[in-house]
This record gives sequence, C-alpha cells and structure tokens, in this order.
Amino acid sequence: KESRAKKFQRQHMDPDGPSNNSNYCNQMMRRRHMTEGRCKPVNTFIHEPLVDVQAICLQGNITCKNGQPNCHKSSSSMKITDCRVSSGSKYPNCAYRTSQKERHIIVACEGNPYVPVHFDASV
Ligand code: T3P
Repeated sequence: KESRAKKFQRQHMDPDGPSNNSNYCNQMMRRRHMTEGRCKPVNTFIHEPLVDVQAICLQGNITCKNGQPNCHKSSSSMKITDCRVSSGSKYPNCAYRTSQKERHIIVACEGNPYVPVHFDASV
C-alpha cells in the first residue's frame, strides 16, 4: 500500500516543474491519479527539491486547519502551482485552472522519519 509520505510526493511534488503551460493542471491532475472516482477540487504542486520540502518539518510547530499541532510553515517562499477545478467541469472530464505562485507553504508532518504527509495551505 502507498505510504502517506509517498502519497504526499505523488500529489504535491513536481521539482522539475512548472511547465509554463495553461494545460499543466489538466495533465498533472490526471497523470498523478487525482481524477479517479472524482475530480479532486484543489491541489497544489511544489516546484522545489524534495529535501527542501522535507526540511520544512524541522521548522517550529504550528496548528493545522484541522486543529492538530503537527503543521510547519516554510521559512522561505516556494514556487508552487495551484490547481482548482473549473466551475463547468463534470467528472470524468476534470478541467482545472492553473495558477503559478510564490508562497510560504504549510505542511503537516508525521512518522519516523518525520516527513510531509499533507498540504495544509499556502500563505
Ligand atoms: P492532502 O491532505 O492529500 O494533501 O484540504 C483537502 C486537500 O486539498 C488536501 O489534500 C490538500 C489540498 N490542498 C492543496 O493541495 N492546496 C491548498 O492550497 C489547499 C487549501 C488544499
């Protein structure tokens, strides 16, 4: 079974991106299997080295949106792409809006090794 850490990497890591392409989210959301069963409504891809994203777990704890204490905010801003499902999109034809940003990101970390398992927000 896919570990939570590997699932985070599948859903959120694209270190070699972003391709400067308005179809990025349409392609990547499908390629990373987030359009199976439903169109995942919102998903962020991070365009930074995995080690730099894993290092966010060493930053001080902050409270996650769900109230758990295991969230951490990046000290620097990171290149990201937000994918948001288009209003007219109807499963199984998942259509997404692609927006590139530079933001601080907040991730939840778990386990030993203590690594990212959930993308909480960008700020
Ligand atoms: P996951 O927990 O698998 O990382 O909050 C529900 C999902 O939406 C969650 O999935 C993370 C994802 N999400 C983003 O990827 N980017 C965002 O900016 C927000 C708010 C949520």
